Amino acid sequence: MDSNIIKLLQLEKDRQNETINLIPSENFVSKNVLTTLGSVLTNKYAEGKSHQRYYFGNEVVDKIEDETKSLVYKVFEISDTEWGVNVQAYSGSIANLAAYLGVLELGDKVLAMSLEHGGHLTHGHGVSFTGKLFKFEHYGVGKDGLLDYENILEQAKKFNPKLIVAGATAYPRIIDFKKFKEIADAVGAKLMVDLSHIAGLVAGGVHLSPFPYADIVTTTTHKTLRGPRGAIIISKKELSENIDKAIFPGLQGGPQLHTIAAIGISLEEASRSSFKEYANQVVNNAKALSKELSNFGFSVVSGGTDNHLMLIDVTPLKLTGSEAGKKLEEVGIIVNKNMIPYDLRKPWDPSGIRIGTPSVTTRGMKEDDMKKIAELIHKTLQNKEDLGKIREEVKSLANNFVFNG
Ligand code: DSN
Repeated sequence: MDSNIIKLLQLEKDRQNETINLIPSENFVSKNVLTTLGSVLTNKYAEGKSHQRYYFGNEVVDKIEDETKSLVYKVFEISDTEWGVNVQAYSGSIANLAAYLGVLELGDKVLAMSLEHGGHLTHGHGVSFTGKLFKFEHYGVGKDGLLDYENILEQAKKFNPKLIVAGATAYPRIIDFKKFKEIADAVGAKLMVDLSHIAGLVAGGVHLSPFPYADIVTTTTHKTLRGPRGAIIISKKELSENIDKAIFPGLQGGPQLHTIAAIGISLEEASRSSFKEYANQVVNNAKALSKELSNFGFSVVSGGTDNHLMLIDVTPLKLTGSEAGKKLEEVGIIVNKNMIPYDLRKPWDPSGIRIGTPSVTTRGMKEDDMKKIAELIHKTLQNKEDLGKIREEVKSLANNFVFNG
């Protein structure tokens, strides 16, 4: 087909195959997820909830949305009498905003993790509308890189928030949702968990579930959960009607039915025992990678990882996060630059890089391959070998693990 965009798609496919992707929020989806995203569902409008639409011709898409929602209950082992599910949010950012708008009045107080210490823009950062519409205060980690629940409790008592948000994009340790619930109860706040990064780990049984403790759980579907780019909001039944209204008509128009169906496909995949093995391997690979990097003298924030990611402080290498990320990109290892706790630098050129194992694990890599990747990172950032030569080694490793869905 004579299309520049189609040609570029092939180039992007080649790039993904020939590089090693360590961005912890990315993954490779199955052929069925990709096919569903490119399906006829993109031709359909269906504003409203299933069975209560503003358009006609919904006999099939209603079944698809119902089935996807029932898979959410199955995968996270929650009851449909206690929880409401919304699978229409276009993204995690919209899901978070809808959750706030559904349970808060404008200007209400919210306590969440700061972006600088591993939170997210939509956890009330000043440049996000979440931070402009509500009064956020932020907690962080201690100098050891760990959440200090006593401190968070003290902060909550002083601030008296209506909602507490737990969840992070750059926290390498288990989050203790039970402790967050105790803090929320102590100040009469609701607890919301942004599960985006670790939803697949919870589905796979390798991270504590938030559902015994939270009032609302939001998650993107394209990270460890290995689905399309979309989001899910799960909320206690008494909250879900307002949250549903915040999504539509509050923030969105027609739902992206191709994405909803693809979320359903990925949840079918996540309900299989092979997904439990995947989630377990993601964590084992991250532990192996962080151990090997520490052995090479890298400064791993908090000393290691319990989940799918780690943060590396690159200042001892006399590099900034941007410089380290660029150098790794030159050899075909793809990471993202990231703030580290107590960073003296700014987000655009911070002191760290963030590394994760969801994508390489989907490609079939195991602990021995993590040793190889650590060595390649060591040779690149600690100037042990010509970058061109390392690039060839990366390509050869990547070519051994081409993902075919
Ligand atoms: N940008 C995502 C991440 O990389 O963690 C969060 O939205």
